[in-house]
Amino acid sequence: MFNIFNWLKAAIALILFVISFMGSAKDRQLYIYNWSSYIAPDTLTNFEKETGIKVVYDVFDSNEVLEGKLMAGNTGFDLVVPSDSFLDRQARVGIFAPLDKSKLPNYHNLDENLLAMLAKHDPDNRYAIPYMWLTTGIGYNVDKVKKILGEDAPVDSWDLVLNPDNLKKLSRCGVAFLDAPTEIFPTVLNYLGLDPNSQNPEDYKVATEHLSKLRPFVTYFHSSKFINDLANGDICVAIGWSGDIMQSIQAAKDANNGVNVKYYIPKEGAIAYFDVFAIPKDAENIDEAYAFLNYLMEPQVIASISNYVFYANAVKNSQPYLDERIKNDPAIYPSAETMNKLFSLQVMPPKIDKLMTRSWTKVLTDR
Ligand code: SPD
Repeated sequence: MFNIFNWLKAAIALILFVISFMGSAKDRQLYIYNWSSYIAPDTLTNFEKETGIKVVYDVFDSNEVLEGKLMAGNTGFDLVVPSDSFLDRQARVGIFAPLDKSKLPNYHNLDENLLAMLAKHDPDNRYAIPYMWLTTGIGYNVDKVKKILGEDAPVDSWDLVLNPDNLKKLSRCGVAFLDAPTEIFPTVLNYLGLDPNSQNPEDYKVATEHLSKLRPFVTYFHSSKFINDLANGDICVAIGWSGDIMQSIQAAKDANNGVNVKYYIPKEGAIAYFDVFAIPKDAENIDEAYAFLNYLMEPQVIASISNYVFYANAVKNSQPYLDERIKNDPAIYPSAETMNKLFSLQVMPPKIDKLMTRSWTKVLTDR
């Protein structure tokens, strides 16, 4: 006979089952470390709703900062977002876990051509899922630059910011450079007609001398502050990343403040990157990391991020979900002619890395 004790036992078992189920659902967490201004406002909440996984999200604005944490180890992050050349050298010292692509049913959505390009830094696409790709170019305030440099202002060339005479004049309305030696040295080398991936210490001496001539006219070196400052008219020119400058353009339009910002990829060529997701080998929430990577490879999800952050993604069938203004903007998806002028960065030997860091500190501290 089913007496009161049996009922009680069954009820307790049911309560314990529900509690343990709630506990395990609550316990699913994922720790992500991504660039600032690099995700749509609803991406994480939508993912949380769909999977029950709680995301803890933190941001950085330079590869150097991310690399410092990765090299120190025990970051506590399950997913991080280095740029391709940084991932390359970090993978060589065993920072990442190889991807198990059988856990990524959406992997086939990635563009094979872009995967092949990325494989130069990540052979066999072993560690990295491409997130966005981008260029480092120039954002400028059309009216202020024309007012100072005239109608002939070289707004198709690095001359605008790397010619000391121009920069001196533009310093009156505010100039920002990325605080990243690995961006600025290759850019200056390329401008001076030298190999942007040079391994010759003499070339870095020449680039450092050139940078020292520019230094007095740079208002600040920072890798994210320029987004708001350009939009508000607080600076008039910035060396920055394509999507970030496009975010300034949008912010100025939204504010309807009369600030007219434009972005261009200089005719002398510019750096192109992939930023990629990878799993540190000491990550703890592996299944959750795969769930998020797979989610990002859904065409609608990644398109909604590109539509918000103004960066080009690597999911081939996301095109139908991209806003017209995104997919038709050559600053985001450059023309074939411009693509030919882009170059990617190679991993430098430690000797050159140290030289770059030392020379950068010298440029920044000598005034
Ligand atoms: N706000 C997002 C910026 C992403 C920039 N990644 C740039 C990598 C180039 N080194």
